[in-house]
Amino acid sequence: RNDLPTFSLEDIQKHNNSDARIWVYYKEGVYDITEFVEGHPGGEQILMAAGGSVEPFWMIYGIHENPHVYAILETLRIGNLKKEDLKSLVDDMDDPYANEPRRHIALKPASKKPFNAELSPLLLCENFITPNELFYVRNHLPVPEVDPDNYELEVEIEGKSRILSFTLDELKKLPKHTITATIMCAGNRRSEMTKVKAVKGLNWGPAAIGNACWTGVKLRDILKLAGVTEDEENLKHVQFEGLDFDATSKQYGASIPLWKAIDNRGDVLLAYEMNGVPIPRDHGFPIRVIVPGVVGARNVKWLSRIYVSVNESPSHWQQNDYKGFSPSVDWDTVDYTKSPAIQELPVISAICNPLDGQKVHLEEGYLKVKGYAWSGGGQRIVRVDVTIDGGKTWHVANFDAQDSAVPPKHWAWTLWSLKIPINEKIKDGEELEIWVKAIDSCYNTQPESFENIWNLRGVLNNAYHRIKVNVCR
Ligand code: MTE
Ligand code: MO
Repeated sequence: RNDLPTFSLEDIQKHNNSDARIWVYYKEGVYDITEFVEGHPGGEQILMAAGGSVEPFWMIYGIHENPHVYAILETLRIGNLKKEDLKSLVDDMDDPYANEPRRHIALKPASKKPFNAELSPLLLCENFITPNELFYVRNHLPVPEVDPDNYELEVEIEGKSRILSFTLDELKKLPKHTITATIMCAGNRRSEMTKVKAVKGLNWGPAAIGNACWTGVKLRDILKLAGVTEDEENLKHVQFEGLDFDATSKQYGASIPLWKAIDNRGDVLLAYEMNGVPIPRDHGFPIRVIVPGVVGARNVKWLSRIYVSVNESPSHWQQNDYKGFSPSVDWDTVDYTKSPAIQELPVISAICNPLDGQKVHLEEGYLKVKGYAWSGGGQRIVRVDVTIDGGKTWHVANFDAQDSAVPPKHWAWTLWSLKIPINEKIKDGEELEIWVKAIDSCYNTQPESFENIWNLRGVLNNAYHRIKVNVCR
């Protein structure tokens, strides 16, 4: 085959009718199928592939399953596709990640395919509202391209035959609600837990979290239109399916308890806006579920279907992931049926400025520390405590930004800061260890260390945040 001539895609495209002869390519081979087409009634369909790849046509007609087709094709081979062209084709067409949105360079990837990235904590804590372009991205699969004009949301209730469906315009005509809510990945701060012992998961720092204004329709309104009432007793869960598929054509999916979806205080939204603009592709365009107070994984993006059911979502991410386990459970002993799926998240906080390992300059003898604190389940942060002497003395931080919403509907994080007086005995270059913990409106607080909350998947990483800095005099 190496003795055959090489053709570029451009060469092949010129041969798209019987006068110029009909050429197609299949993988790296170039074929002249003029005679084949003329001798085969019905062969004219393949003319649509003339000058291009024959492969998608074989997919459509299913003839690729017939090994004779390859044998016949090989007898018609006239050359090979230019190497550079072949490579560009593989990159563009076979790569499910070829059509990803553009991302801001400030988002530092923890993985590229699928795309997962977080911002520097220094920037994260600067604004109560996280700008869309800088909001962490957590994708399990390629980002689907959804045409808003053809978008349809299906709503089905187990045991009822009627399926409701909504276009994007129909959803936008329903009563509109806006909430400010923090979304956090269950793996946020995983890199600290990893230091105790390796875990399986992306190595997130403390910025797999963000706070945004979400606008959309209340899921409760949709459920009511579908005939689900607040005193429903048999159905227990609301399942969501996304439009992102894995290699076996399974969609991303998750579910939440029905009470959270139907309760007016649940505030679950089918959001179409993020901070006043249509939700960006990375964050679920055109519709994503916002389940405030609940782990990021249930906030299904690119929503295509809602199924109200007796059961939880059968998806991998509901059944065999995003669950907590005892520190003594390992990959040989883990039984995913034994732990409930994570829903409401526990209280967490983090120091965003300074960074761990940084050299810090004092301001008139004070060290400035800033960060965020948040709790799941609609609880408010009531206090943030900081220590620089291993817990002998605690300083109470000031709240720089906090929503006025009342628990159990307090969905947004709290930004805090503090100026800690630094004793003159602390010399230039000396190391200081700063710890932070937050307390929520249930008076729940964070565990002291990662040792006793370690789990094999590295989720729920909410121990005291401890960082070391060096003082510059
Ligand atoms: N929804 C779909 N359809 N596909 C996904 O991969 N990831 C989930 C959730 N919803 C995901 C999804 C996880 S684990 C998190 S933490 C959040 O989306 C992340 O949302 P963000 O990328 O908008 O920050
Ligand atoms: Mo996540």
